[in-house]
Amino acid sequence: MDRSSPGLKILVADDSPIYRKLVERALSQEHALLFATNGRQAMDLFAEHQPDLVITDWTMPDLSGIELCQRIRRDFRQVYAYVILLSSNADKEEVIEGLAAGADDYITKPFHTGELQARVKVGCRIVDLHNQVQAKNRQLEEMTLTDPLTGLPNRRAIDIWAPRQLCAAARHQFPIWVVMADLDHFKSINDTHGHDAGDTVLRGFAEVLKANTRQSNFCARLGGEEFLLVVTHTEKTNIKIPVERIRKQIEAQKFTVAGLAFRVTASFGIAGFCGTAAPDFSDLAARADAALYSAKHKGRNRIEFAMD
Ligand code: GH3
Ligand code: MG
Ligand code: MG
Repeated sequence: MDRSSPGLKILVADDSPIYRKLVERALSQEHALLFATNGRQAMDLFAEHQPDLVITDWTMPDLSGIELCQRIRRDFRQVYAYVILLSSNADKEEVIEGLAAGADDYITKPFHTGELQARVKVGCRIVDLHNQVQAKNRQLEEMTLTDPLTGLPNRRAIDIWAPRQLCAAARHQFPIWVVMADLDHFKSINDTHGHDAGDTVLRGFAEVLKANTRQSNFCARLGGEEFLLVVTHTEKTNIKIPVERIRKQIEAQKFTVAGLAFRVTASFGIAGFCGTAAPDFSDLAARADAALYSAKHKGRNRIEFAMD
């Protein structure tokens, strides 16, 4: 299949070599074509290549075009393809049956080349529109899970990700740690250097967190100047290492706003779980929060573990 062509990826299913040739002649200039000689092969090619558009014959030796339509609609709900039924039967009842089975259009054989090309163009417009809507939806979905200031996942994202990870930890019995982090005396940074300086510090802290979070772990901004880190597959003797690294890096970072240099520190509370009966994520987070409170109480810029 030639993917350098600018048009659509089209799957053509027809057991007649003559009709495959006729469709090829009509469309191969503008589109990349895949050919199936029966319904089963069409399903396999569909699964492998996820074409934008399908042109299918009605009668084929194994699956009919109708069954092909139904299976595409049933088994591939997440991907949209525009389906054109190409049939020698012009009977109105069959047209209705074809459209009801999930086809978007119906053309009778023998077809007019210009008409097939024009109807494929209609398909192009629909596929294009569909792709735009899908891209927008993905963007919106991502926005609802992202904190706009820091670009980190937000509380909503944690509420989706963390309970799943906690279930996995219980099922596969790997340790999971929740680290709550909170900037120290952050209010006074806002008061002294202004709200924009506060925002710069929040972004700076987010960068430090991100840089110290492995792909399989997770960091997020809970809100305000509170952040959360979830670390898995690490024993208690080792969990302090990355958190201590984060603590030191933020302590060492120099922020400069309007010629004035200042530094910030953060406090951390850690709670973990390893076993078979997972607690609610909110319970684990509450324990980490209590440990954080204790870190604040003991003088800030430090790490405390939750009571067992
Ligand atoms: P502690 O060491 O006990 O944590 O003291 P703190 O001053 O850091 O804590 P406190 O909760 O009293 O103050 C948090 C401040 O964070 C108050 C609020 O104005 C500020 N804040 C919350 N969200 C934002 C934000 O998005 N940007 C900025 N610049 N400030 C924020
Ligand atoms: Mg604070
Ligand atoms: Mg606070």
